[in-house]
Amino acid sequence: MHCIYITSKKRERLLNLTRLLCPSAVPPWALATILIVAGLLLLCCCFCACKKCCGKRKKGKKGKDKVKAQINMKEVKELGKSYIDKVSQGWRLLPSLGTRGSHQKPQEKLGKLQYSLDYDFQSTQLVVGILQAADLPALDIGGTSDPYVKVFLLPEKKKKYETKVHRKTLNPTFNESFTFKVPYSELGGKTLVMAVYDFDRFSKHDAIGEIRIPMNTVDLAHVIEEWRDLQSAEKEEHEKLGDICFSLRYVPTAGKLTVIVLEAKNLKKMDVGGLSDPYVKIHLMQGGKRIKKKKTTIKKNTLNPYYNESFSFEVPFEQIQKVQVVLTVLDYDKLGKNEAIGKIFVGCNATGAELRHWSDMLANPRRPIAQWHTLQPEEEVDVVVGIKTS
Ligand SMILES: *[C@@H]1O[C@H](CO)[C@@H](O)[C@H](O)[C@H]1NC(C)=O
Ligand SMILES: *[C@@H]1O[C@H](CO)[C@@H](O)[C@H](O)[C@H]1NC(C)=O
Ligand SMILES: *[C@@H]1O[C@H](CO)[C@@H](O)[C@H](O)[C@H]1NC(C)=O
Ligand SMILES: [Ca+2]
Repeated sequence: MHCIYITSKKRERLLNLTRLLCPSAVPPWALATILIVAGLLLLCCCFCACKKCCGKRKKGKKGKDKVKAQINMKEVKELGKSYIDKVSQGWRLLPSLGTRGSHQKPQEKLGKLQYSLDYDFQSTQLVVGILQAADLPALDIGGTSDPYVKVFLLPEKKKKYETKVHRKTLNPTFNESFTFKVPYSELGGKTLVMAVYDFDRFSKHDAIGEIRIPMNTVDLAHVIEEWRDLQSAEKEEHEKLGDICFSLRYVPTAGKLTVIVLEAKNLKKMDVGGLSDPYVKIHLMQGGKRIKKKKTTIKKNTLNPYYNESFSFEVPFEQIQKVQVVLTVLDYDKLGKNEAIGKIFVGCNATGAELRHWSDMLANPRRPIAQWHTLQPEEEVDVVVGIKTS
């Protein structure tokens, strides 16, 4: 690609030159001379370019592979580009996840949800029943959705329940209940969120709508069972988990993928009363399976760690479109289990900034491409990448 670029540019320059030198008044012999010289120059350039190309080709394992690689690369690049062009507008407008559906049709009805609330003062347990939904909007081609409901109590977001996914229906009956243990004195400060999502196998799940109930507005003396209209989830903000910067480099001929974890910033505090001790795990994945695992050193007591650590993976060119690289920032904990702060994955199945990074890497073989990414909640990335969470 590089070679072609040079020749066409030179040819253009030559053409301009001839145009400059060849106004209509020039005698025929001068024109002929110029044309011959130009032709010779062009030939010379072509020869040089070819030599360059061939030289490079010899370095690769097989000339054929290289040619194939270029073609595929172009395809991947174009695919990536077209995809980004399609979604990037939406992404720029709505940096938070899964709000595409609700944004496009702000006036449209989002359907309604029937739920129940039952607080047991003895055991201090709040039981949330997700009963059914009706008149949900269709987000999938074919006029259906695959709805499920996430249930959690803000400000805590860690304990998040999910109902089963109900396939191809706009009026699902969930009939599931979830229990939160919360002392009554703390309940008033919490907000119950019931968010309806549309499941998608290969992309981020779209938020259909949600219901938020500040618990201090609810009379818990008796069991509540009611329908409520779903509201747009647009305002749902992602809890800030932090950002990570890494570079990607791919050498198709050697089948080598190099990830350099550079740094992270504004990481979420995981330790009460202290900073975090962050390190980064890198998984090479294919078809939902972890193929390779590497990790950086641990940086103590910081929310803005600097790593500059390099990791290489063997990925033959035939595989590059099938793999994903998952980076997880974790907080090292001497006592408990190391907790994930946030995650990100790149690959052909990624979206937005992550897909762009991946296609930039493919479009620039042998060159490291660095980019910042915003960390996402572990559960959300796991669902998309196909990792089973316990
Ligand atoms: C919901 O579940 C309860 C018990 O789990 C059952 O008795 C009831 O019939 C179910 N309702 C529907 C509509 O499926
Ligand atoms: C990536 O997405 C394509 C289509 O969206 C799908 O066919 C393929 O299986 C996906 N790959 C992985 C590894 O999930
Ligand atoms: C990062 O590491 C590389 C190689 O280990 C080194 O050459 C480079 O100077 C380092 N960069 C910084 C900014 O420390
Ligand atoms: Ca779907």
